[in-house]
Amino acid sequence: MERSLVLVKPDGVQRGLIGEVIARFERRGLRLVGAKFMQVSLDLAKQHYAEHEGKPFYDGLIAYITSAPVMAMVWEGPNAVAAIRQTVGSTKPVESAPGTIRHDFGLEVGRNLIHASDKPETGVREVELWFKNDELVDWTRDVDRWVFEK
Ligand code: D4T
Repeated sequence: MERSLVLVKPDGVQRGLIGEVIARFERRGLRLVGAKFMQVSLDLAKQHYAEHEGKPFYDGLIAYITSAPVMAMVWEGPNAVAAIRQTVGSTKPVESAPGTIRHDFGLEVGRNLIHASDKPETGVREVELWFKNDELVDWTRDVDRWVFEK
């Protein structure tokens, strides 16, 4: 089953949007397999955003993600990465489709509320970076057969 890391970033937490984000993924039919409310260390922030090192927005990005607590989660399902990114919307909120989280709650790329893994391989790497194995729960729901085809 495909998995994605999802972070409700500091602005989403400060604005009381954790429940809203969780509700949207639950409604979509995705299955939660891990969650922790945490302060991101500088070390973790640098590892998570390593691909952006050297870019003009890098320092701001590190300051933003470490500025206050985040809600880190792992969600799974068939095509979970694509489904989650669709629900999240484009990186820039003003380019996000109406109905997406970033459209409905955001205006600026540097306050885009949420992170989601961009590819299935990234999902695997990011889940490993953010969660220990014993923080993830393998489980099934009674409703799974009404949401998942196989
Ligand atoms: P994240 O990783 O936060 O889910 O965002 P995306 O996957 O949608 O977008 P990304 O990796 O291209 O960018 C990571 C992060 O950098 C911020 N950013 C990005 C920024 O502040 N200015 C910019 O010009 C860009 C491209 C926003 C998200």
